[in-house]
Amino acid sequence: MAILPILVAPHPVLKAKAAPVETVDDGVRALMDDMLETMYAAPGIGLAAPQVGVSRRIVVLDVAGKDEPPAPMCLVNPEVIWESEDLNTYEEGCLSVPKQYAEVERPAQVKVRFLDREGAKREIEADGILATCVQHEIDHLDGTLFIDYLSALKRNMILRKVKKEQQRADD
Ligand code: K1U
Ligand code: ZN
Repeated sequence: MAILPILVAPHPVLKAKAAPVETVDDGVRALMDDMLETMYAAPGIGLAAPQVGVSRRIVVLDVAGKDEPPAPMCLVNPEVIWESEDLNTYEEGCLSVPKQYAEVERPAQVKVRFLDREGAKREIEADGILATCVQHEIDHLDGTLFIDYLSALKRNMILRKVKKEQQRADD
């Protein structure tokens, strides 16, 4: 297992539409293991393959609370097949937009179809933070960041702050 470097916005891989996975094989499972290790180390509650430079439709998540046992989830080729009309607002963060947070409104409940680690077709119904997080991660697979839901003014302000912080870290 390995902790992988996380790409920071703006980066072309973060803006690209990721390609579907054809077969869930040992290589895909090894990448998901590395992504889980990377997510826990960050720390984060989700991670999409493009964030580690791999433009494939793979997501890992764990939204278990601090006092709960870990509950890792691996989703290959996830797609939202139903979303509620009612919306939920959550203050989102992103490991590719470090230390920046903003409120985003999304469907409060979603049904998601995906392939599991064995390549079996599965569906989950999600609400609360799981619904928010899985939509945020599927957005990554389509080249969308949470800041894309903000006004151009707020988005550019955040990108300027991220750039400044990265320059300071590189000095
Ligand atoms: O996709 C990512 O960059 C991961 C991101 C997921 C996410 C967070 C909040 C709302 C929607 C999606 C993160 O995990 S940011 C870090 C974070 O939220 C967190 C970190 C440690 C403990 C609890 C939360
Ligand atoms: Zn993110």
